[in-house]
Amino acid sequence: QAVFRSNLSHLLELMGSGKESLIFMKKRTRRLTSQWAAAAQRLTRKLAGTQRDQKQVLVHIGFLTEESGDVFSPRVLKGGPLGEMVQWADILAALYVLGHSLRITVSLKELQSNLGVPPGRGSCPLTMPLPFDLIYTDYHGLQQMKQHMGLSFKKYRCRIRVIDTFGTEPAYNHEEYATLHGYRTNWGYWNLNPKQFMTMFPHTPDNSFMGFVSEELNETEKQLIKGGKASNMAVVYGKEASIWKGKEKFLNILNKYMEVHGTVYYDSQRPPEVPAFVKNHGLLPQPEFQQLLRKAKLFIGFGFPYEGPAPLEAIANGCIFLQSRFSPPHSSLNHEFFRGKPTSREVFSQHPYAENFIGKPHVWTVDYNNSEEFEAAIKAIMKTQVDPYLPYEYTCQGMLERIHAYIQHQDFCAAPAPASPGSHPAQSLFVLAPNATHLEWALNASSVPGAWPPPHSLRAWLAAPGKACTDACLDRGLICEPSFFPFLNSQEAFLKLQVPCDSTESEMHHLYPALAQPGQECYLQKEPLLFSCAGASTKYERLCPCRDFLKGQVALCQGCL
Ligand code: U2F
Repeated sequence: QAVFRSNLSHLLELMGSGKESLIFMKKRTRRLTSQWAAAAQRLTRKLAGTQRDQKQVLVHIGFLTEESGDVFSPRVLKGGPLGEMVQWADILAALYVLGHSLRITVSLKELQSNLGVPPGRGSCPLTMPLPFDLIYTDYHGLQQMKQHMGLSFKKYRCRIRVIDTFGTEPAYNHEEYATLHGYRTNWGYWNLNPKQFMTMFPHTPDNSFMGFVSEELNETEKQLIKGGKASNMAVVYGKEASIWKGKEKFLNILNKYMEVHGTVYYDSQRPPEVPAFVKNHGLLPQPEFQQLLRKAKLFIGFGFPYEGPAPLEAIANGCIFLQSRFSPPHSSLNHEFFRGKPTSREVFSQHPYAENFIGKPHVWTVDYNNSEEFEAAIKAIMKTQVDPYLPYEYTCQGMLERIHAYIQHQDFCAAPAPASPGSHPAQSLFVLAPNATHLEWALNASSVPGAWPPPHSLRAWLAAPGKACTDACLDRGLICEPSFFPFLNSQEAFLKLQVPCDSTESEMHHLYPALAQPGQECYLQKEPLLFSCAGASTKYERLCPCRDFLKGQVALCQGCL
């Protein structure tokens, strides 16, 4: 039985020491302790009576190992990326607070000793019992485990969860398909269940959304912050000087109206090249950065870094976030940063989550190429009053609740649901909805015992040509749910939607099941690993499984806890 913990001092010991990255993470964990403890108390009440088994968990942070080059640790104090460390610190805290038994490794040697690989041996050729129910790692760690676990890797990989900031789409994950169809990258092709990849933001429901947390304010603090805002104070997003390069035009416009602050790293030999009017505080420790955000009215992004934690922190501290729209969108096809990442996702602004899940008045996304639009936004923002806001899924309670649900319900070691039509007992349980536009689940959840999310929340549509299922569901206020695809992968589903198929074929394709245009050819999915919410082509009308979600907690459906 797992028991919630509120004292994190043992976790801090487990985290080890030495590296700057670990020091940063531990400081964060120490600072957020009371917030985690309060969230644990609230969740204990909410889950009253739920039986939770204590899991043996290994957390192997591959990117911090010397063997993977550990390029992050030396840059912690120099303006390098901190988002990944924020997320790992919060994952460790959440697992620990939920009461699981944790081992943490940041070197190959520690990994080998925890896996029981004899010292000096490259890998263990025999399958050995794995002393962990769950392993959280990243792509670097996955590679290391494959090299050193021998045959056990294949046997136990269903217990692995891969923390993967930007996400891995099914077409890139399936080795044979990726190789044949040009989706092969340095990272993908592991043939895992796509839900085993856990992302920083809810990019695509094909992966599990892991997230991180931001500091929460109580009502008194919120009022104090609102009263103390300087309406003409802006903080620029970007702790590395390169981010500011070429942005003089915008900075000059901004400077006409507001006092411009920055937190750009510098060493005394070579101060950063930012305009003289900028009040640069240097890279700040996290708590001081939060204090700066509390005073500021505007947090402004110039296009990089993509999808980091800072905009959420700014919005939580009562700032308005102004960012540029990307047109055309950035992706692995046209931008160096995303090149080689196992996703075709198109990024329409610097922070799509802020744009789509938060939006106005907290988030303004404008065309920076249009100086008038940019200037008008700044003027309007200065007059706009906002309350500090943090989506529930980025609170400690929200993150604990989500990880609890995953640990409780996600089982990738069980035999996968068959993809092929005719073999799923559930296929006859659909009805066409009364308004004749979509399919609904006809019986209650007990009709597929143990299925998670429970299929009674299923709503299925035929999407317009060129629409991805992610978008088709969002358009209806729902979210695509890939685990429901097998229920739809049949000729009967098309028939019930009143699509008379001229022919039906079953093939490997990440857009199937779908209806091909022109004509009436129905295609079913042959390979369950390729069921994908992401992906679109004007050639196809995709059959899309959607579900509802809890307000502020997109990972969970209404009956999912
Ligand atoms: C993202 O990484 P970054 O580290 O660039 O993300 P940021 O949004 O800048 O924020 C990371 C943390 O840095 C903190 C701030 C955030 O929690 O509180 N911080 C600070 O401590 N002192 C300061 O002066 C300013 C900020 C993303 F997270 C990564 O996944 C990507 O790899 C990277 C590139 O896209 O962007």
